[in-house]
Amino acid sequence: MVNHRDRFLLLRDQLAAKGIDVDAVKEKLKAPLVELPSWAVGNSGTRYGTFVDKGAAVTVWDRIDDCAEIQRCLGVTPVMATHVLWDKTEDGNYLPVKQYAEEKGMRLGTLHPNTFSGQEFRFGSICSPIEEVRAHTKAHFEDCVRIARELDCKTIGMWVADGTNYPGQDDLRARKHRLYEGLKHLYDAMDPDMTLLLEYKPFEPFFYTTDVNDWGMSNLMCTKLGDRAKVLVDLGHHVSGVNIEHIIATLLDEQKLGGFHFNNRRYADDDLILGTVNPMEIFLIYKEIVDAQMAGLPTNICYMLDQSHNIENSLEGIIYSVMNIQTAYAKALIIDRTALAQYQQEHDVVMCNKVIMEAFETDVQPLIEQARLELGLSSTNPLANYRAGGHQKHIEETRGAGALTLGGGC
Ligand code: PSV
Ligand code: MN
Repeated sequence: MVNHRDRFLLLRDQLAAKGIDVDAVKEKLKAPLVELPSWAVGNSGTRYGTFVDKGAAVTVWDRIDDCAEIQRCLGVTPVMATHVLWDKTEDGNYLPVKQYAEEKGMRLGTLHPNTFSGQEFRFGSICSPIEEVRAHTKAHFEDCVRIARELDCKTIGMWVADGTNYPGQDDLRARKHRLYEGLKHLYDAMDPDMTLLLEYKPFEPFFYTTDVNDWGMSNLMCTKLGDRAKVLVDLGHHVSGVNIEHIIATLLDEQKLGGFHFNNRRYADDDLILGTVNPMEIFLIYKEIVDAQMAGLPTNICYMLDQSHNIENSLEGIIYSVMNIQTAYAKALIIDRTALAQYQQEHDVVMCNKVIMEAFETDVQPLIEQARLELGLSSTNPLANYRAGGHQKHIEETRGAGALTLGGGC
């Protein structure tokens, strides 16, 4: 049987023959990869109901403990993204959360304002026709910036959940003006070293119009706001058939790609485990990012997961997602770009595609496993590591049946 080291050396030789520096690729795979979503480790469900997981996180402390355990197994996820209404102490404080995260070897990453869970948001938040609601939302934005400052978070991830349900319900152009005014309030309140990421979504919770419905609208707003406003791409927020990697290439070229919410979709915002339904999509997205980086374009991208684990164990779903990102990223890094450039010049479309597929079909696990060994992980198999580690048993015994429901199929 060929052992791990031999498999790695074999792959290294194969790739070296194509001029690919495997050690450089391996270093990239050892760097922090993606922020963990605090809201994904608790119970979550669809609008029809929630299946309760024994031991699921209930408090913010549980969520940090779970993310720290995920980091123990993966070594490339030391940051937890937060949702401002959910990730605070019972008496409404944030600093103890930051301190506890640090004790557990974690940092707090992107802060997400919340302008969707409140009775006042019936007709929207910053786009609402009701002036008091808009003022209330702006005050929330100011709070968010203050909290971000306190937590030393440099990125604010804004999803504007506004829209209308019926033709004639509101003046669409007036809503666009309110949108800009509200976002500008947030942008102007931010410190010069903070970045605003603006997420788009085609529908839900409103269905006739959505105020930030696609990357074009997000990009329009960000461009008007300034350099520190960038587009946040949630993979689930696209209608079927949309070519996301093309959007990514465009945003990279415009230097307007700010970040990702990774997940996998089948129909819409299904929030499935990344890389399960369409692993090719995440590989092709990374191909565009690596291409841009190799071309010397500045890329300062904030990667996050945004998933909802309804039937699987949440922690395993998250660990598996990160493993799938590592696989996609590694494959994107080992594309034979010299051969590809040559075939493109010759307009040999078949061979162009073949080069892409050869990378996609390469077994990059020996490379990823080597990176895990060098990171000092106790196992090269993060899922097996989690199952053997005792955390699941511990949380089932100490937490009971977690009842928290965050969002409803968000
Ligand atoms: C909305 O569907 C969304 O993608 C936004 O990013 C929210 O912050 C998140 O889900 C959690 O509700
Ligand atoms: Mn999202």
